[in-house]
Amino acid sequence: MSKLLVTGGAGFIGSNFVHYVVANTDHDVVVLDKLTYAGDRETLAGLPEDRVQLVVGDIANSEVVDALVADADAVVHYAAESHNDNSLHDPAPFVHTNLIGTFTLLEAARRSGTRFHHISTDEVYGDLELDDPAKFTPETPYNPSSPYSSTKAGSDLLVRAWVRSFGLEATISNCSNNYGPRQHVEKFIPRQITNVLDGVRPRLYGAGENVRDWIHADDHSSAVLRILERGRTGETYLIGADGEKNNLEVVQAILRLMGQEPDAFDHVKDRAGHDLRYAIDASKLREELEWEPAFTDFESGLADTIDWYRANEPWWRKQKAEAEAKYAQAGH
Ligand code: NAD
Ligand code: TDX
Repeated sequence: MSKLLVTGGAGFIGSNFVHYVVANTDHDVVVLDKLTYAGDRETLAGLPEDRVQLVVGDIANSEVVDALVADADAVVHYAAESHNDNSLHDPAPFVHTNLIGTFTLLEAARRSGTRFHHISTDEVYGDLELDDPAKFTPETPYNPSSPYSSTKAGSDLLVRAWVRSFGLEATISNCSNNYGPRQHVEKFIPRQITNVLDGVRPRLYGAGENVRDWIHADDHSSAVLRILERGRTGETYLIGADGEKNNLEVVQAILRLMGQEPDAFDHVKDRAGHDLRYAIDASKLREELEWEPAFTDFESGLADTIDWYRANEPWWRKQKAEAEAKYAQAGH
């Protein structure tokens, strides 16, 4: 493999992967990104221009996609509309990008025979009860809750069908909640960190009992690279690092690390259809592909993330007012 086409590579996790690939392999990268509200060319700043090229375009536009896919040795498909709250307000872009966009890429890969890796989420499985010891496995039935997760589920099923019907050489990964630098401030952890930096109290949906299974974005990237190199065609790999925490615990960790009182947050209106708990069983990835996460201490990864937002205010300041205006309108 030498040239990777990374869709959505100017977003949070896609850009993390591009940085990871440049630092740890000799692959060259072409990023295809529409630069929506969630994409920022600054996420790719500092990368060598002879190894990383940015093409601004829509993954649902076959005129843009076909030549780029044909020219790549593999496609790593991150581009998506990614935020549940936005999908409750306006599902249309989710159908466009997550479904039509994935379809357009798959058709291009089918024509050129290009290796394809599809990035997805644990949310396709729906949610687990708080007191259920079970975790998601690759055999868990699909049961998505939101317009976001249902369009991601649909995109996974398209990939599976293209493998079975057309022999596409594809793999899928479903990862749990990511944290780390360069995450959009609409998301839970950066929203609360930047609120505290702005002197605003963090906002917890409902009682804060909902559980997410946190993984550092670098560990997501190392897992994707491992699947790309060693994963078996047609297989689904779940990516997670045993990082279950409820939202109250996360807010209180942020407050503690930022020198605030443990009760210095507000409860706000809950999310409609709010999934209770996600939890990943990553044993297939760990055993078959011998992958292990590097970040096993959530609080130290969180402390590094807080430091990054402290040091990079010009990066997140551009996003903050618009994100908070949307939340104010939705009552969150
Ligand atoms: P993000 O919203 O930060 O970035 C998405 C990127 O895709 C942006 O750069 C945006 O400009 C680009 N994009 C959107 N629509 C496009 C289009 N039509 N054409 C080209 N580019 C387009 O998202 P993220 O959090 O980095 O998530 C990336 C992927 O990882 C998504 O597929 C998401 O479902 C998946 N995922 C995310 C998480 C998480 O915790 N954030 C967990 C598991 C899986
Ligand atoms: O202000 C907030 N307060 C709050 O309590 C926000 C923004 C969120 N929350 C809660 C809702 C969730 O239980 O925090 C939890 C995490 O919320 P998000 O960051 O919006 O993530 P989530 O909905 O869990 O989805 C994320 O993980 C799976 C990503 O956004 C998805 O792209 C990924 O697929």
